[in-house]
Order: sequence, then structure tokens, then C-alpha cells
Amino acid sequence: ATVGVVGLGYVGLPLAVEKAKAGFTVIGFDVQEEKVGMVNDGKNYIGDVIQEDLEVLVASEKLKATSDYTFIRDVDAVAICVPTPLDVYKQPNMQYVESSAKAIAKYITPGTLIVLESTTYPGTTEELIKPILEATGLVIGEDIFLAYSPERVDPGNKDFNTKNTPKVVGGVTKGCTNVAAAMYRAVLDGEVHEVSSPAVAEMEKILENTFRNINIALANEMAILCNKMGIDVWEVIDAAATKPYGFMPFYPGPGLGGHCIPIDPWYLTWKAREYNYHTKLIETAGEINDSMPDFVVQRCSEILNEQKKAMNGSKILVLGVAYKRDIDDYRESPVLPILDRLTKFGAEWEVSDPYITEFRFNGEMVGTVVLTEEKLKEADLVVIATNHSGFDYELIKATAKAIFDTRNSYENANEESVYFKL
Ligand code: SAJ
Repeated sequence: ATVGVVGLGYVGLPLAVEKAKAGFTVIGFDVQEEKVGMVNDGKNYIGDVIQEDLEVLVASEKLKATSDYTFIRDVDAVAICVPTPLDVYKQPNMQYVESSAKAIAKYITPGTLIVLESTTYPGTTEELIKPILEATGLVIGEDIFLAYSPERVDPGNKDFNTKNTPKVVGGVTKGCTNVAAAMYRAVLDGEVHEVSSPAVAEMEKILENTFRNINIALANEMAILCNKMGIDVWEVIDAAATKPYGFMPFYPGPGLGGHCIPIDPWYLTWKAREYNYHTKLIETAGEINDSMPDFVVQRCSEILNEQKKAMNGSKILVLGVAYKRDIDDYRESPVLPILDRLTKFGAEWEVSDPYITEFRFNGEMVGTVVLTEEKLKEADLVVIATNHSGFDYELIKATAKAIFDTRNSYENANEESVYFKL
């Protein structure tokens, strides 16, 4: 059978590879010619995909990419894995989902299964996708099949990947659920958990990520309060984590990054307004998480002040711009607002990140620097923003004049003359 994957990003490309490895002939669709070209050249660009797998699958013609949607005619099933970002007013931007659905509807043939995987507000599949597909005259549940199945990808996770992570599936009809579940069971090893509607599947994904968002906000609020009270929040969390039931540790940080956790809860907030409901907890958590860059810069100012240095004119070396450790992605990284505030205070900053050679900051590309003893010596303050495992933490502690560690990189080390932490 031939299956399609629309959107060849950190969700779509691993899924396309798994489907090809399971024996399907896979056509990957992407509007970015650059991605299409790299896939067809067997050049991997997603950390969680194994380069070797991609080469072999492309060479054996089990996997190919295209930007020509007429190939939808050839597929028996297609998964939509396109971005669902927010706009500046934290409003859902559904343009990629909508344009993909319309492109699929144009060339779809009877018998085809369509599954939306992008994280979105509950109701998207029934209210947005279904009418676009029904406009073709094909009947959902008879001629074609429509379901929602949220992606669960934890970039960089060595234990859980596309193949072994349990999958939730909700079809517009029972028949749609069965067809979708059968397709995933043919590809994945993990449990395929069937639910009664797309809305249940859409809502459970939002619950997963909102759960993380608000618990990280709680950890951040504890960090702010513990700092005021002179209590080590990291020690507190580790002690709480000794509770073997009913507790799960989350840790404070410089803010909330990535294209999921800071974004997804706002899809629910937006939809809830339609029902005249105000998601107070989500909004409060968002305010706390969004306040962390300010808190970090305020702490930097305090630490410099103790050395009788003004922020203005101080040299600050920021370690890490990726939104979490050991990945090369800086989307929504909280380091960007931190750098923005440091700039406003007149600090001279540089960033060192082994995974990122340059990043877009205030509309221009900024290069990162290699972490050297000289760079550490030059700096009035070193901020550990992302605790990449590749940093030389002993060198940092032995050399830096002052360190502000936002990630507990030294495992509950006590604060001392040069070392401060969130
Ligand atoms: N963070 C904290 N404290 C924590 C955990 C995370 O400050 O205790 C921060 C991280 O530094 C990062 C952000 O939150 O900036 C998001 O971290 P994350 O661990 O949720 O990583 P993501 O967004 O790359 O992947 C998540 C998945 N991760 C985990 O479940 C561990 C999962 O939430 C989703 O499957 C996935 O997003 C998605 O695509 O929805």
C-alpha cells in the first residue's frame, strides 16, 4: 500500500521513515522544495531520524518526497503533520492545516484514509477538515475515512520514539477509527488506543501538554518564592520527588520553550471562549512562565551589583540558546527574550551553543562563539541557560568570575562566591 505524509518536519519525517520501514511505499509532501530535495538526496535534517535509514529507504524507492499534491491520487492513507503555530495575539494559525486539507481534497480518491496529527483545538477535525473533504461529494465513513491522532514526539528522547510510543486515535465514525487504528498497528509497536471521537483525541493531547505547562509554571513560581525566602528550590523538588506516589518532579528554568508546551494550551483557551469559558489556570501559568526571562535578568543584575558592576557595559556570556538540552532547536526559546532584555540594559552579551552556530535575533542572524577559557575569563557573568551535556562544567566553575545557573547544572551545589542559581 502507498501512504502519504504531509509536512516533513520533526513529526512528519520520522513518521514517513517508520511507515516506509514497515513496508509501505511512502510519499512525503512538503511545500518547501529544500526539504523535498534533501529527502530525495537521502540527506537527513531531523535529529531523531537515522541518516542510514533515510538513505536506504530513498535508494530503494520506498520513500520519496514531492511538492506536487497530484500524487495524493496514489495514496491509500495520508497523515497531516503540519505546524499549528500561534499568531502574535496567541490566536491559532490554522493556515497550514487548512491548505493541506484543501490540497488533499483536490486529488483524493475513494477508499483513502486521512489522519490529522498536528496538535490543535478540540473540534478542528469535525469543524474544519470534515467540510473540506465532504465538499468533494465523497462520504466520510463510506467513501473516505477521517480521524485525528495526536503526534507524541519528544525531540532528543533516546528511549521513546515514533515507533514505540503509544498512539491515541479517534475517528469521525467507528469505521474511521478502525481503519486508522489498523494503519497505525501496521506501522507502530506501541499500543494504539482508540477513543470515540476526534474531539476526545484532540482534547487529550492538549491535556498532556497543558499538564506539563502548568506544572512547570508551578516549579517556576516555587523558584521565585524560594529565592525570596533563601530556600534552595532544587533541593526542595528533589526531596518532594522522594514521594513514590502521586508526585512527579518538574523543574524551574529560564522560561518555557519549544513549539508545543508554550503554544498548545492557548489553542484550548481560544476555543473555550466560544463556550464563554475563561481558562484561568492556563492563563495564570502562562503569565508565570512568561515572567521567567525578566526574573533571570533581574537576578543577573543583582549578582553583578554585588560585584559593584552595572549591567550596562558588563560582558555576559550566555551558555545555550536551544530551548532544551542537547537539541539544535531554538524556537520559542526563552533565551531570546533574555537576550532582548540584556540588550536593553546595555549589557554586552555573546552566546555559546555547540548545537547552534547562528540564530535569528531581532531580525538578523547572530553567530554563537566557541566556549573557551578566554571567553570565560572575559565575561563578568556566565549564564547557564541551556544545560547542554557538551559544556565543560568544571572549566566553567574554575574560570568564571560569576555564574548564574538556571538549570541546576551542578546538581544542588551550594551557592558560593562565584556560583548562583535560579
Ligand atoms: N521545561 C522546564 N522544566 C521542566 C521540563 C521542561 O522548564 O521540568 C522546559 C524545557 O526546558 C523546554 C520546555 O519546557 O524549554 C518544553 O520542554 P519538554 O520537555 O516538554 O520538551 P518538548 O517541547 O521538546 O517535547 C514535548 C514532549 N516532551 C515530554 O513529554 C518530555 C511532550 O510534551 C510532547 O509530546 C511534545 O512536546 C509535543 O510535540 O507535543
